[in-house]
Amino acid sequence: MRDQSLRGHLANLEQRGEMVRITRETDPHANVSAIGWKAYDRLGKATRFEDLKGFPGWQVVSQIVADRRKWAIALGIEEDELIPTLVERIRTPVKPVEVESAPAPVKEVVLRGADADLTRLPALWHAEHDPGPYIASGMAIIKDPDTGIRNMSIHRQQIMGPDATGFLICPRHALRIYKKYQARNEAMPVAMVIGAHPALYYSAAFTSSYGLDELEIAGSLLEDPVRLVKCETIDLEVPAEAEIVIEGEVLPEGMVEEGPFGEATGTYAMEGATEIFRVKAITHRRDPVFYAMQCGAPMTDTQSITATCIETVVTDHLDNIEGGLDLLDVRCLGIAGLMAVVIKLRPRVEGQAKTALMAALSSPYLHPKMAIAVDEDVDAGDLRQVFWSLTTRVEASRDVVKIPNTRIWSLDNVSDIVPGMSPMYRIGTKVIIDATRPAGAEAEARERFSPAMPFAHESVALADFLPD
Ligand SMILES: Cc1cc2nc3c(=O)[nH]c(=O)nc-3n(C[C@H](O)[C@H](O)[C@H](O)COP(=O)(O)O)c2cc1C
Ligand SMILES: [Mn+2]
Repeated sequence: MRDQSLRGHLANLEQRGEMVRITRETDPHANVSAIGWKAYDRLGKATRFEDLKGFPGWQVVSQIVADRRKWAIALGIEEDELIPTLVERIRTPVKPVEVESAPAPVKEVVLRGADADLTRLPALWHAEHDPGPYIASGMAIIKDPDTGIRNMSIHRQQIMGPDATGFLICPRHALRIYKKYQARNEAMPVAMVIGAHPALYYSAAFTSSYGLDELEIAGSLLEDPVRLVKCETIDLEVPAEAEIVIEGEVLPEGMVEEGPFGEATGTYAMEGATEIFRVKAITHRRDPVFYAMQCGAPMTDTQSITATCIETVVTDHLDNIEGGLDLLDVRCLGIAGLMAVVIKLRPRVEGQAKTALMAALSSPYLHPKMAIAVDEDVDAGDLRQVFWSLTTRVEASRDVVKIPNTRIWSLDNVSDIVPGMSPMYRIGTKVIIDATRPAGAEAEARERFSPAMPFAHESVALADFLPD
């Protein structure tokens, strides 16, 4: 039986030197977001806040999967095995199992009525122009009312009072299911899970085919069925080892003014109206850890979770292009707000890099609008080398192709909203840039397109020449 908790991952991060503890008093409504963001930006570390003004007994953690090192720790593998391991594991979904409710950690405290008060959670005031505190780490478990099949996705929630939040639903599975409840004029039961093993967050952000319970993807990553317990007030099941569960429902009608909110693009999602979520009960562990999903300006967990999903799915997708490419690496750039991907490959024939780039822009994910191909001698994870390729190996009239009037990710503010539609529907231009060496360049590549490395650089070890 594998550990499926958030706290197991936190202990591993700490043991590997990937986390700092903040023992001085901090304030979720004033400085926790800034401290967490800076601790990762300057030190590359996750943060655990132990003394929270106004929230005795609670802890907050952030930036727990912000890079591949931390994902590898979560899965207990080496960093360079991350994407191949994910690609392999998602191919074998593992169904969750139901366990006894009584001893489940997530049921240690059960709050109903006025005690189920959202303002008692240490939710953060995230970005400068946000209107107030948000719960940004809630994974919504819902069920298709026709089939009973579960669905899990992440939804930001602006706290609107003790028992209500906004609830943004982008046009994907969750919206399709919500519309079914709406058509029956019924509220949609929702269990919001806050704080669980990173495998669950990965699966909640994962775009699967309709009808696949994302908890099976979490099980595949863990190589262990996710253990579930029944909710107290709604007909749904939730991970037994979660930190917090908010049980409630999204109303069939009524909207609330929400936003702006610092989003995964690194800019703001503009203010608008969202559906309304009403609380019925809150259950949590006795000494709860609130996972604050750092969002907004990169680099944050928000970008890293989706980027890791995109890297997996695009790698898997490219495996089927032209019967299989010599694909060496795929990077979705969280630092570019998820809107660019870099593909490293060994083109076997002229034109292959461009085919791969088109495929990378028409995968299950809409986010990337720019795709760049680099050669096998370039480290796709090192933007200095990628940019060097963008000039030395790109002749724009031949290597840059624009594809206008295509569907664009809903949060890309620079692209137009489809006339007459909500901002969830955007249209714009995608770009492919083939920064691999020009075809036929093999014979002359040594001088014309190779990095001019120092003479004898491969045999010279710097350490031999430095003072002891
Ligand atoms: C941190 C984070 C926050 C997200 N917030 C939202 C959100 O507020 N609304 C939304 O519809 N999708 C949001 N998403 C994206 C969905 O979780 C994701 O697209 C998921 O695959 C949708 O699942 P579905 O196709 O089953 O609906 C968020 C993703 C992440 C990683
Ligand atoms: Mn789904």
